[in-house]
Amino acid sequence: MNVKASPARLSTASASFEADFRARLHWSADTDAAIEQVVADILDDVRRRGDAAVLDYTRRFDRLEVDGMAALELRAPELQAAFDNLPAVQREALEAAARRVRSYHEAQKKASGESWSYRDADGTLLGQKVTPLDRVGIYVPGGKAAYPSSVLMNAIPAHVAGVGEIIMVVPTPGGEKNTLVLAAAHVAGVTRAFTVGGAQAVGALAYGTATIPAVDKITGPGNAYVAAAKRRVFGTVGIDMIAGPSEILVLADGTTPPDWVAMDLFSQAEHDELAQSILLCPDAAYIERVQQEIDRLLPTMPRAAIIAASLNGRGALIHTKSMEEACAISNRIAPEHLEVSSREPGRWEPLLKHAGAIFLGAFTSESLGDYCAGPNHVLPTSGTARFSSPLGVYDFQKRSSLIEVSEAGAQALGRIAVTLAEGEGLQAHAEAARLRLRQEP
Ligand code: HSO
Ligand code: ZN
Repeated sequence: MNVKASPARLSTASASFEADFRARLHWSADTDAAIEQVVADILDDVRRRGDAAVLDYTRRFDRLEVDGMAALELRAPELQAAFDNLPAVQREALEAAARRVRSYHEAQKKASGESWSYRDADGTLLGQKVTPLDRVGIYVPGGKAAYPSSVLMNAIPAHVAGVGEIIMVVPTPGGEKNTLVLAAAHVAGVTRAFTVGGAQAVGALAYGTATIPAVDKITGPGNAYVAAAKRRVFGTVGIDMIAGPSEILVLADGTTPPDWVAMDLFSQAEHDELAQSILLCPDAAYIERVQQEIDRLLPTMPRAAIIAASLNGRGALIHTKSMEEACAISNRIAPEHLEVSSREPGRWEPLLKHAGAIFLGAFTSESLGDYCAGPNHVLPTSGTARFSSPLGVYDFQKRSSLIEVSEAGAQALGRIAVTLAEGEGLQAHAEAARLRLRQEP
């Protein structure tokens, strides 16, 4: 295939750097009014007609001629059989990945997901009680972005959090089922699954139908219709995030073999024409060598056309004055994945604040994190790592405050509350506190 990938060449020493940076690196997905309208109508219809609407849309969009909802349910034995029929290497790989993802999320739960409390000297108890969500829905895309690894990354933290029921929805256009997706659902502890997708699946999970139970939160990636539907049902249910195209930023000091770096840039570019791959490096000769490796390796890639479109449209190789400056620019971009491809990753890591996941050292390819290192691969994109975090156990838990005031505590707190309540003109608040004050004889 005769494709060329020429990521933009930027230099922080150039007078036009700021303008180039903004033109090239700032991006946000537009919401499309036509899609919004279609999605609003579908959600409305699913809310009113339930299963009948879900069946109609599934027949229309996925060309599934089924006679009832029962035909759209994937039962546990079918998930189990999908797993059992896989070649042993695939079964073992799925299980090994699941084990590592589970251990990581168990550690996460231990570190930040447990209830806690303390007592004041007067015996008053204050704390926080952590409880899992009762029921969650996991959306798994069909078509070109059907990733079994994403089933693990969504379902395992939910399972570790203690969620009672995990319901997966996955479109199967033309009735074609992805065996690895079903097998991953089995490995990850999915409790029920339906072959429905699109806005109708999101609506069914949010509002519930006679067959599909209403959930408390919906997670998982999807196309523009699914994203619009998740935005709309937010408030009725929780959602995880609205994921944009994948991103990788490699911060290189010039010591990693340049073909490794070129391939890491490809690894996210191959997801999507709109994916973004960026290299930041203070060594101009090294950037040249990475470009040579891009030229050499691209024709060997089955997804060369997608990689080229992504690198030509949104990719960049940026020459910086120093590693310190490269770190500062990385913080401005706040990438989904950040590789510190350096002999001294520990020297640069303290300078890095905003990234979904930070991969330290030349051996830590981002792709290991996508599948099996352990941390979650559902990460904030489009600069949202400035204010949000990877999908985790905490997304499937919520917190309740606990307060138990002792009789002695009611005296001290009561006096403060009475004063503040009267200041707000709320007499019942003041009286409720005053009634519990000990009457001094
Ligand atoms: N890199 C993607 C996740 C993924 N990669 C799944 C391969 N399969 C998330 O940004
Ligand atoms: Zn990936």
